[in-house]
Amino acid sequence: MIVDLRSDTVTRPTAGMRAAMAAAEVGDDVFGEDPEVNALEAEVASLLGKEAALFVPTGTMANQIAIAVHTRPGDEVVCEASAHPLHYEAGAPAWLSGVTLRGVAGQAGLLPVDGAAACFRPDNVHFSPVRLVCAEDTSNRGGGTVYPLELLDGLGDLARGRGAASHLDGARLMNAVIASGVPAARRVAAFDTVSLCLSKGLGAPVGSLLAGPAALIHRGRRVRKALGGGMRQAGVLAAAGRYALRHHVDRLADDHRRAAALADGLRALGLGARPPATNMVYAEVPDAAAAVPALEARGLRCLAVSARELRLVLHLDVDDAGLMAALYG
Ligand code: TLP
Repeated sequence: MIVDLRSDTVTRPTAGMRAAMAAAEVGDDVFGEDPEVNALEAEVASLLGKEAALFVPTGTMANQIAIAVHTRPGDEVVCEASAHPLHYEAGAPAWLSGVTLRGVAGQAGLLPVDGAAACFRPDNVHFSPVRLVCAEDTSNRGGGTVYPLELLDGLGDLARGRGAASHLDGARLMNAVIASGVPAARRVAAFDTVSLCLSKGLGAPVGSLLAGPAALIHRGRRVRKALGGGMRQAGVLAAAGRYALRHHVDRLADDHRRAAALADGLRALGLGARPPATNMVYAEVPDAAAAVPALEARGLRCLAVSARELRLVLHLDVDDAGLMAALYG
């Protein structure tokens, strides 16, 4: 038995979720006629306290649409140095929006206000203007870390004060909500746009949303079409997302508890696992490429995310019994 901890993206839909998908009433979403998609968009806009939301296939597309609607070619986007659009989105900001991403090193993946502020330079022909500040809550490469609320507010205030926009990559926002006890709409209040993934810890097979002001989301809908993201009878997918939001949010606390147990177990095996903030465990090892097959032989499948670092992520398809069996045999 292998416990697959490479990512919280590996989950398969539960029986209840499949039943909701099978029962979904659908229509053509490019005509705006899919009732499940329309309901999901309204529910997520309300959850995040924004005027409107747009259903898209992936978190990457949600981030890229946000960057596209907030910027023009030649602009600069400030983010933390380990941010997803900088590391894992195939160079899309340069490719699709013609912008430069400036990565600012922060603690545990959290973008510091002073570091972000230092990126704003005088109006001078040499400098590309900063038009967008991005944060990631929780921070993936930072260790699944949760932003302090005052830091989120500070970054949104900074952007607004300098005439720039702000976007929150909330791929795992609900993990931050459960870990902090702060409601989603409050956490993202200072940001213009927010993305939320249904296909990570929430356990849906596909789908993310981009939420924000109605006018921006309207423009985002055209960008989604241009990127090939108009999905027609997408209600079968939206139904999975609506089910996930109803049934799989509170249980994220189980993933966080199991992540802490996993970190303890890895330390008992002699691996330098950091205490996790949410559902991700990062472990330092002398040789990550060699550690992956060694852990797989015990029944734990993980990812090497650098030469000396492993990532293990808890999710819906991992229970206590499976995890304990892999750790302690
Ligand atoms: N992250 C994936 C990989 O791309 C690394 C993972 O396994 O963690 N924002 C954040 C913070 C993410 O972690 C991810 C996915 C995305 C955006 C992109 O989501 P998708 O995969 O739906 O494009």
